[in-house]
Amino acid sequence: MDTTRHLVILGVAGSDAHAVANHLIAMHLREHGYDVVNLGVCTPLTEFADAVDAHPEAEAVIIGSLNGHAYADLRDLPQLRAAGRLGRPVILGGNLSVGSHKADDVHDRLRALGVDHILENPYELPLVLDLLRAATPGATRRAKKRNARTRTGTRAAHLQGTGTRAAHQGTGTRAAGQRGSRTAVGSRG
Ligand code: B12
Repeated sequence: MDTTRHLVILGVAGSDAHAVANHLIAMHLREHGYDVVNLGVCTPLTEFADAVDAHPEAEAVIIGSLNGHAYADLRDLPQLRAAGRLGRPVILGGNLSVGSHKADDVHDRLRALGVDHILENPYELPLVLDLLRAATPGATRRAKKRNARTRTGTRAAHLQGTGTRAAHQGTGTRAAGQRGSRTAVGSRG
């Protein structure tokens, strides 16, 4: 049986303070054997990019957005990608635009920004991650390498949410109030 643990980066879009689904998704992924670097709510795209830089073995970046402002929060994705950053599949889910009636082109516009996958149901994530890994040569080898390093203790601090979030909060640029809310969220996770 393959017990390799795979790492993903998770968070909620920059203007968005909805925390519940984020926590449930982190728990679900961890139950499925993923190491989750959970950046929590109100995470600007640049912090997702920083997290990919800090965890180059990350297999995907998973972003939730509930407040209807996904497009605005992700609008810098093309520039970041053009600068060679955030080079991992971006998976987006939640309530992606404002209002109960959704315009037909919402998903098209998000895909045009470079969002790779849009999911409604978070329970689809493990399957989609499996498919992405199968399509990415070397992904499992990189994960096994990281697991070997982890067993020797060199990266243990990154594997638990609190430690990782604390590290990211330290490098974050957001206002103290926002950071405070993420810390509170993190401490429950
Ligand atoms: C609780 C809540 C709040 C709380 C959040 C507290 C907290 N710390 O989390 C507070 C009061 C702070 C809040 C604030 C606001 N909220 Co609010 N809030 C809700 C509420 C009632 C529940 C959300 C929730 O936690 N649901 C439980 C989780 C498990 O379910 P879920 O969020 O629906 O997520 C499901 C899917 O969307 C999906 N999913 C979610 N994330 C992801 C991510 C991925 C990757 C995937 C694949 C799937 C996925 O899976 C989940 C399970 O099926 C909803 C209404 C509702 N009944 O849903 C409104 C709601 C989300 N809020 C809304 C709004 C507008 C706001 C405010 C803008 C209100 C305001 N004018 O201030 C602010 C925004 C603040 C901000 N900066 O983001 C709207 C969004 C409307 C839209 N998108 O068109 C909603 C839908 C209410 C409504 N009907 O108008 N909110």
